[in-house]
Amino acid sequence: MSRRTISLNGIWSFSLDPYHRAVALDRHESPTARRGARADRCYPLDWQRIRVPGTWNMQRDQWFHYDGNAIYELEFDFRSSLELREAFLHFEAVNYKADIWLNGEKLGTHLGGFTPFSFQVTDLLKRRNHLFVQVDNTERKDRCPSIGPDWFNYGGIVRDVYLELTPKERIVDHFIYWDGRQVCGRVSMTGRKRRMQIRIGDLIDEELPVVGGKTEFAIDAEPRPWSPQDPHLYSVEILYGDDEVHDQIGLRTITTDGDRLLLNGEDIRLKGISVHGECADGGRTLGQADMLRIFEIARELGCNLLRLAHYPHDRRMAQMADRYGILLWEEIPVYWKIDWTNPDTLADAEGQLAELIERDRNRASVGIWSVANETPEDADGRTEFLTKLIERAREDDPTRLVSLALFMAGENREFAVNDPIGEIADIIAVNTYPLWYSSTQDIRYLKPAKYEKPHIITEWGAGAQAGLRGREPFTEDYQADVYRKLTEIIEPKDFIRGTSPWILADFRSMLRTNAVQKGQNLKGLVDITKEKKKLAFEVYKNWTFE
Ligand code: GCB
Repeated sequence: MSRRTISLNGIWSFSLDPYHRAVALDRHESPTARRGARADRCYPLDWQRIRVPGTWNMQRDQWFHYDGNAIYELEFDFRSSLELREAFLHFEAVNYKADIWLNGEKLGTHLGGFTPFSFQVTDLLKRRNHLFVQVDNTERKDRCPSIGPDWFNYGGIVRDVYLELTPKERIVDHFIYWDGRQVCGRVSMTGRKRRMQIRIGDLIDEELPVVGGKTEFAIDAEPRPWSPQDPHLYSVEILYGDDEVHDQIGLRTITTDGDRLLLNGEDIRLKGISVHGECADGGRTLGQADMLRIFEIARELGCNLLRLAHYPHDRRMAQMADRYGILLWEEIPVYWKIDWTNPDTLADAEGQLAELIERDRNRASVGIWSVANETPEDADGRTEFLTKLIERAREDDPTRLVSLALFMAGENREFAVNDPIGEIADIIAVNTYPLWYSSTQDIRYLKPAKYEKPHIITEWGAGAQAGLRGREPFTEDYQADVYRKLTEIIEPKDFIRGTSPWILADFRSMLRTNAVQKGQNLKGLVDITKEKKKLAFEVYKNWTFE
């Protein structure tokens, strides 16, 4: 094997640090154990043990409501030889701002709570190492999301941490897709080797030149296309000097034609469901079983689309979706009100988008990049901000559709999606809550937007407390009725090519603190444990949308 990964998951040391004292006291420079924990007695640091990955909120009752600054520390041994190798330290996700030191040296700062980042650490690793991470999940106006989204702000090192050892001359990244005629690819590498080899199943086995650290190719091929009915994957091997990268990829096209949505050139309608990346015990940290449960439910509902709201979920979700044949809508947390005119906020959003695309662009299941959710059309700078994000998504990945969830303007029978950003999106996506919030828009009269594009109703739904029966809002019966009525309205409207009601499972939200909701948004088809199905589950399951 040319590459090796060494997991740094496990039990780390942790302290809340609301006043940023640790760095002020140079605690990032050397391990607490060597210094003696007694030294921290007079300071507001309270070292405890914590599981990584994990969110602090779910690990101690007194940390449940904590939003703010905290510190993590790990001492680890490293015994591999680094001769002819490079070492990288990877974080899959840290919410939200992470400052990282290794052996007293600052590696950098990362913004964004849901996407991966890494540092080259070849020259810093020793036999015994001290890794120090300062994590701050304070909600701020200039971040994405900004203040008060409708989900729980789980803080911490919420996904895996690992070291990766690679050969010195190595493959940096690859992007492989099918354009309907040719299998195209881009591989970039560092090193002086002039040739690389690529194998894609039984389709391609070629030795290709490397020019200026890159190889690009486009080779005629007729693959067995990936689709929900036949999620066929090809194994990919890329060989470059001593380095090898392996992947499993599906080949398919996703395009639009007027108001039609086409997968491999054929019309498709997407019966979907939205879902948060959350589980009852782990919060934002999902295990393999938690993710499998999401797919099990989506498949039982007969869905061919999952909307991964409202931020990038764990990278394994797209790998699983590739295998199960479920298309994905992937989103970044540009949600509600954002500091539209602040260039740093735009840079943060673009950073999150670029990291998501780089992570998942080889996953056939990902059909749509969404750059935002429910943003106020008339806010200063908003349309320019979103235009830049759409352009960036297309620049980084010209093979997928780009969209964003919008509102409708108008009321009664006169309303439509008129948002100017609709003009440059590939799909008109809209959220609407008739029969739930006091909407005066009667969805029976929904007409296509003035832009001729496929529509997806990305949200609708109603809250229900699992087990509560009756006719009133928040009963299972009321929610089931909303599902009956809305599916009946949506089905015959041909311009609606997809829908992903809100939402697969109940989820925690500090915007939902009334006596019924008790800290949870209850619009799930199942409860927060994903075990109790509500009546609407059967209604949606029995609905065909083709
Ligand atoms: C929305 C938001 C979503 C909320 C949902 C609700 O429009 O996009 O994040 O959770 O409504 O339940 O109100």
